Amino acid sequence: MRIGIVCYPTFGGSGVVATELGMALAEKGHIIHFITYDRPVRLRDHPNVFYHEVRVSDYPLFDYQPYELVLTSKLVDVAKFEGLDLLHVHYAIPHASAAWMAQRILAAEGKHLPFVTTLHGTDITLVGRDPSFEPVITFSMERSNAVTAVSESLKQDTYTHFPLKRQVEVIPNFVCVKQYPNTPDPALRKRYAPNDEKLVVHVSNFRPVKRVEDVLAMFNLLRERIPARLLLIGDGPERQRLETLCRHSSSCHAIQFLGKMTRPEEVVASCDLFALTSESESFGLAALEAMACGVPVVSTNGGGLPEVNIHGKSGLLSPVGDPAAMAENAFEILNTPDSFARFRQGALDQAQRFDLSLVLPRYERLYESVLAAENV
Ligand code: GMT
Repeated sequence: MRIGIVCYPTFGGSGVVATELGMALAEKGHIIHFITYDRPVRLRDHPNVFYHEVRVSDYPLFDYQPYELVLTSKLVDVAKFEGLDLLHVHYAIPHASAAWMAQRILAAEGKHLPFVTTLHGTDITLVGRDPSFEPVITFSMERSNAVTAVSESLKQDTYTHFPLKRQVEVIPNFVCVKQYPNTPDPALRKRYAPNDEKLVVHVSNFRPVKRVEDVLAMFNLLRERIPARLLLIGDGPERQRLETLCRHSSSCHAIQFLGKMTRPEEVVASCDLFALTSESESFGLAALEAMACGVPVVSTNGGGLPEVNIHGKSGLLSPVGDPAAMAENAFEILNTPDSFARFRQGALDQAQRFDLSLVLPRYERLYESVLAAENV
């Protein structure tokens, strides 16, 4: 198949999933065209992968650049000249409506381009619910040739927040387990935990929904019971405030902000525990990546997290906004070598359930069914 993929090319999980999916499809012989405003951070060179940049010109009349229109034109152009069979757009806003517009433009020329929309999270649970977006999102979901959601929880949220009549299929996020390191690197451990302290790690884009302040509160409580250090990977709007907060805390010397990393798993695999304190996560890809590294997870139970982090197996769950409960859970996992070994194995086993080899065929089947429906 010749497939066009649209996504946010940044460090966010939806861009990571879209890129890894495209790379895996290319590896299976499909021809993949990424159509994005910047080169996706995880994109690697491959003979079956092509990248088309969406360039929005800076015309002085526009206070707001019409990105969606430029994207639409690019989709039409690539679809026509590369002979795309299908488009797969990740994150509904504004990708699904741009795909619909491109489909209509092509239809006027007698060409058909079906599109699949994958819902990732805040396109439904936060931004999309805003009345200024809702009618467009509902419409473009209804008009998509197929809609997928990355968890059961997100599927239910979609029906709760939108007057949607169509079917939404759950295809979960995935990891290619064999590509993740799953043993600690002694040199890295020495660097970040020089006195063999327990290493706790958090990876996110530091937006308010992640409640990173709760990671700090949880860590301070944990450190009252065992020697530990905290690594914070990623960057975003909350980072500066949190860094300032840390500088005034007694744990300051035990906390390190590492910023954005292209391969965070290299550090995560040397840690003992992954902490995710989000208000809600449709899925929590960062937690799954930690599990693939053999790192147990303490997380909240918001959104789809209980589908990914199985309580008592891959880690432990606690209510949103309860760092004391999370610290208790962290202690339970880290307190004895037996408990840690059990959770570590549980994390590895759980990651296997979301292995690429199981999820990729589901997308391929979906594409085939969409194309077959078009040819009836
Ligand atoms: O919706 C967002 O916040 C952005 C999005 C992203 O691009 O990182 O994250 C969402 O999609 C990820 C990939 O499917 C999920 O793993 C995240 O849980 C989800 N974020 C939220 O639901 C907050």
